[in-house]
Amino acid sequence: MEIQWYPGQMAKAKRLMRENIKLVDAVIEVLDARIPASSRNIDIQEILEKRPVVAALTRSDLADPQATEEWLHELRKDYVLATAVNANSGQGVKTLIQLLKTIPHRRKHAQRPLRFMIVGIPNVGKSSLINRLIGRSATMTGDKPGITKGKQWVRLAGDLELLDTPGLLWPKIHSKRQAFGLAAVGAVKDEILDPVELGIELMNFFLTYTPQSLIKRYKLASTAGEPQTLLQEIGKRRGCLVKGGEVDLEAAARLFIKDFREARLGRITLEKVGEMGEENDGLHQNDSDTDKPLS
Ligand SMILES: Nc1nc2c(ncn2[C@@H]2O[C@H](COP(=O)(O)OP(=O)(O)OP(=O)(O)O)[C@@H](O)[C@H]2O)c(=O)[nH]1
Ligand SMILES: [Mg+2]
Repeated sequence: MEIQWYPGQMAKAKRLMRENIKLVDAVIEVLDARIPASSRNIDIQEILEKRPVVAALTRSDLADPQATEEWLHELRKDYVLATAVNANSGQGVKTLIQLLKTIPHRRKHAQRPLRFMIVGIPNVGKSSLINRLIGRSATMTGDKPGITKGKQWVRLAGDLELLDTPGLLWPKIHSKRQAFGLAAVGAVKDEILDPVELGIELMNFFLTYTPQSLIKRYKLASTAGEPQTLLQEIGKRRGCLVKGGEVDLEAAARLFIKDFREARLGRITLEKVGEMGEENDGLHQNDSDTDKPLS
């Protein structure tokens, strides 16, 4: 799976993050619970390591709960705190707030509230989490004179403040597997993806790890056969047909991907702790300031 990024945008996001990190006591890095490893951006660690980083796993309602527990345990080795949330329903957000309150102030005896910023890859749930953290009790605190111009802070419960604009991390893609994970959860614009290619990769994942989910969801007699043949079969059963009664493979792939994203095939985590080594199988990016897509 090939994914194109715009390194100019990546460089800009990094600049902003470098600027904003000076203003906060800690950072909340939002990760997708279905791809906790791939949704990290290890290339901004040199920026983030200037402050304590809290991992917040969104979409935990769509991920395998057991795998989420294992990931939280693993992430606590690297992050000061790690917790899972559902940024749609707000489940887990109270716990997150309790945890945030335990982070020490950068300056001892500071009078001001503890300040945080949220960072994360596209579509991971940053805005939803901000809204959930704000809840009903929040008030916009507006510009703080003498701190920075133009920065908006939102006051949260428990004397915490959040920078209201999240930092967008462009995921740096190190392996085909990571590209697959990011594409599968929807962190990559669907317009630049080939749905059939993604559908086949996703089918391979299901065939390897959880073929029963396919049988149950699509009432298949078996999962024998090539991934493409299974997609065809799903298309046939679901009425993804073109004129003449042939299966529309692209429509079948889209349906399958959508079913996965909405957890209709069950709560599934794509990455297992310990399986995600330092892979680098030849996908390269550069960080130059040009705004041309990589080819
Ligand atoms: N099921 C579920 N859906 C979530 C969760 N968090 C976010 N979403 C959904 O994911 C989609 C993207 O959420 P946003 O909050 O807009 O994500 P974002 O990181 O702000 O996205 P960008 O600003 O585009 O980078 C929305 O449809 C949300 O409803 C979650 O914990 N569970
Ligand atoms: Mg957003």
